[in-house]
Amino acid sequence: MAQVGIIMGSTSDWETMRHAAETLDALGVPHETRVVSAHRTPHRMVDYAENAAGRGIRVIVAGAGGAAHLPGMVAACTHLPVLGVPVESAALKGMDSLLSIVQMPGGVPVGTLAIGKAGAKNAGLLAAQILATCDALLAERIKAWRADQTASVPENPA
Ligand code: RP5
Repeated sequence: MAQVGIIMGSTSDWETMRHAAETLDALGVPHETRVVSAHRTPHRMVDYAENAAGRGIRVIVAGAGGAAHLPGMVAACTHLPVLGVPVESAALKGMDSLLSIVQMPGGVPVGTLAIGKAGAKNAGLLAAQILATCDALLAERIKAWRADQTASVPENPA
């Protein structure tokens, strides 16, 4: 059963959001992926947010670009932690996405990550780290993943 829900505003966001999914795959965290648009499929968005916890989802990773209202609107409709990924937009390079996601009003938090691939990857990692607070085996897998990352960094640039 999926523990993390990865949602995004458009299929065009998948190239970015797949990095969240791949990170969760590497850590053995069950997850699901859905296209859920705040603007084009608002009822699907509310339905997803209201029913995620009841289906066993424990963290939601939401990515969107431009007028990126999806993470905040989902956060407004669920008590689950929501991690927001600003997808890089063509016109404004994702600054619009970032500012749309990060400036939430007090009382409705969205944990906002970096723009683009790094943000998606870190959202996957952070979701796993949240789950690992009550999953000792997952915590060990995250430590091993970190050790591999450290070992992969060469001391010399060439
Ligand atoms: C947003 O509009 C999506 O999250 C996407 O980043 C952006 C562009 O969507 P498409 O026009 O490519 O479907 O809602």
